[in-house]
Amino acid sequence: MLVCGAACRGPIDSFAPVTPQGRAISDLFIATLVLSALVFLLVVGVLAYVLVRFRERPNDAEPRQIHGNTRLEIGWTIAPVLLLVVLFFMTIQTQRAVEAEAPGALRVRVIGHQWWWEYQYPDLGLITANELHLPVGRPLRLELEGADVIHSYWVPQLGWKKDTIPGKTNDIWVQFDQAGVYDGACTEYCGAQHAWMRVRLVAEPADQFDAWAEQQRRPSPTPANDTLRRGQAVFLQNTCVNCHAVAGTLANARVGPDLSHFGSRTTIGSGVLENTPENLRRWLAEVQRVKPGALMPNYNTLPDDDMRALVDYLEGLK
Ligand code: HEC
Ligand SMILES: [Cu+2]
Repeated sequence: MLVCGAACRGPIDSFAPVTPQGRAISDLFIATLVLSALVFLLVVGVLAYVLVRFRERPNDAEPRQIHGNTRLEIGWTIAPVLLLVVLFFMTIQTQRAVEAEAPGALRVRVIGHQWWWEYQYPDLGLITANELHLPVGRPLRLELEGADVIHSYWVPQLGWKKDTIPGKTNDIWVQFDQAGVYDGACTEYCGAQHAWMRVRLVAEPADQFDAWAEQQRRPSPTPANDTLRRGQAVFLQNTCVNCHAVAGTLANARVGPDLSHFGSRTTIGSGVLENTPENLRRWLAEVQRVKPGALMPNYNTLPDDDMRALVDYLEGLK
């Protein structure tokens, strides 16, 4: 079990895969485990038998001295070789099953950053961060890339774990057969906040996914009242715009997570806080205490009114 703070909602269980690819990997693992267990029991069993059967008894004479036994030696060389051959072909078969390319798969670029995840859907023309929404029942191709250092994308229930490497693309093929929220984490040490680079993956029925995608594709909502307008002005007049994008405004930087629909996410900062107005305020005022080392500065000098308007504005970006 992972300790997962705000990021943890779904079950985290490597033994309960939710994709055909995950099941194939899990089946191979179980088969290998069972075969190894049988070999272990056989070796330990024979050893125990010999220890008891041929133990020294009182008045025993010196036992007969034997050297070598060709037939036995050939036997215990061939048997493991055969076992390895079987495992080899099972592995090849699993590999072919999990790496089979599915035509028409929905592509998602998964980009690891210090210390958050960027998700781009080139077929749908939308970009989001930290929470990956995917449709159930449709073949998916996750294209893993690294923006800075090597990270590793691990959601136990996918069965897969693959590195995100700068300058290289690693594919993960998946197809969900049940809806759910599946959590994971970065599993390649990538710097100070590696531990707070959680993954949250939301697999949802196709119609829900389409509705989500439709909403995410829209420009962020125009501020509808004075507070929200003030919040937007605070956002645009501060250095936020050097790092963040909000679709439909002049902010289009890509250093930090896209905030166009930030209000529709459940966590802040890759799982370090639940997404509530109080927590967002904490994040903005003292991000360096919440997530020390995060590549965003504290905004602890904003006047209170400005801060409140900014929080309302960001939470309203649904
Ligand atoms: C120097 C670049 C930089 C500046 C300036 C900056 N940010 Fe960030 N911001 C980041 C980075 C990088 C992250 C991701 C940090 C992490 O999770 O490790 C982030 C994360 C966030 C998040 C959480 C996003 C999510 O999906 O969890 C919010 C909200 C946010 N910033 C708002 C702001 C606001 C508002 C401002 C201006 C007041 C601002 N940022 C200024 C770089 C910046
Ligand atoms: Cu990491």
